[in-house]
Amino acid sequence: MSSFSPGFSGRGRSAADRLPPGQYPTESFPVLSAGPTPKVSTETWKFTITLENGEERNWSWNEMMALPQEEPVHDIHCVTRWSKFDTRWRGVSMDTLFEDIETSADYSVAHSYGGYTTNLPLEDLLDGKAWIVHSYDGYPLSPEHGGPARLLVPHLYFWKSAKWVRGLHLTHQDEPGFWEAGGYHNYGDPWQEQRHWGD
Ligand SMILES: Nc1nc2c(c(=O)[nH]1)N[C@H]1C(S)=C(S)[C@@H](COP(=O)(O)O)O[C@H]1N2
Ligand SMILES: [Mo]
Repeated sequence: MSSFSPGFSGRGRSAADRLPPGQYPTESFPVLSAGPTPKVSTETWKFTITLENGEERNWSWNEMMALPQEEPVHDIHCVTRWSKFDTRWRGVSMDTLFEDIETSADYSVAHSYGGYTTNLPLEDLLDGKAWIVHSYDGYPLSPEHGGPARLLVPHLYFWKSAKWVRGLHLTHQDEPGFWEAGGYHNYGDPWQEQRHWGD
């Protein structure tokens, strides 16, 4: 199943309509990493959802690849003001991973190999809004861009799309992640220009 939807991804809308305030479009794909690129092999890669009671669900690389794959196409928006239209990914919808999960948590923190974290309300990961992606534009995701797999949450600023993602912790209380604790906005809606705390 493809998550492509003309209305939502913006096909047919003019570039100006698709550009959140304060952003400019770019054709290139800048790399933004707060630290060195961790080396993560698909042999040891594992994705873990940790529930609020400490219970875990785990997927190996092969288990993740055996799940239904989607090809989301979305515009992405970096808080440093570049936006890139129609980025094309391949991966597993968060809805698929949450199919057998029962939780009353309202929040989540994504954790990455290398130590990066970012927080998201759980509802922003569900209902076709987020994926674990492992391919970009038809090729395996490069290590600089988060390979072997990253989170993709295109409706929020791109810092929420954790590269080298290794898991999600579900929580009852919202816990700011790396950039959120460093002054970035807690939610990060590009259309509201939520760049920093107080925006
Ligand atoms: N693990 C991890 N994920 C991360 C980052 C990071 O430093 N480490 N940077 C974030 C920021 S600020 C942005 S804009 C995007 C950049 O993704 P890109 O390098 O593929 O363009 O990744 C986000 N995810
Ligand atoms: Mo960013």
